[in-house]
Amino acid sequence: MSGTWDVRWYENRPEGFRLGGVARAGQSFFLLAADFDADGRDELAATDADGASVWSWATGAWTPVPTTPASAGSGLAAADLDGDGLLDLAVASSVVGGLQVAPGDGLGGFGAAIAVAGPSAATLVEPGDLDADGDTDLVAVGNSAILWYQNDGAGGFPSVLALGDASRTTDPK
Ligand SMILES: [Ca+2]
Ligand SMILES: [Ca+2]
Ligand SMILES: [Ca+2]
Repeated sequence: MSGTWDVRWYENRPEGFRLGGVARAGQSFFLLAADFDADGRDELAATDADGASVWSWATGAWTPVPTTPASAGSGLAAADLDGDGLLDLAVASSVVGGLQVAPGDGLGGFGAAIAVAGPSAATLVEPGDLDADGDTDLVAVGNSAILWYQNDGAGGFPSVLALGDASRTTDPK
């Protein structure tokens, strides 16, 4: 049996949603859809529930996203963080490393993820321009606080601010 944690896609049809297929069978934990190669059709990114590896689906196959270590993914967010016009992938890890950013190559692939200095664990991450300076910052749920990673405009995050108690928070949205 394939279990209940498959990645399935549902086609939006005039008569309603219809199961299009199982895009990924197995223990997936977090999923997002974004147009990483800007062709008008969304790609997928997912994290494993067991190994917490991060995978992207762009060309009909799942490809590992190079995080360090390889098993380091809880939550994901897609945004252009380094300002080159291509969507990047932010990876939050509740196990090791806190936050990492894998730069998108505009073709659906990602370069080696870069560790962002800050608290060592984060579960969920969400992009947003919190200071309205035109670049996309990151907000993550850390162990004990909501964390604001302020973008320096080039994809660096030199300052991390704790925004408050996150002990009762499960989603930054
Ligand atoms: Ca696409
Ligand atoms: Ca980018
Ligand atoms: Ca900003």
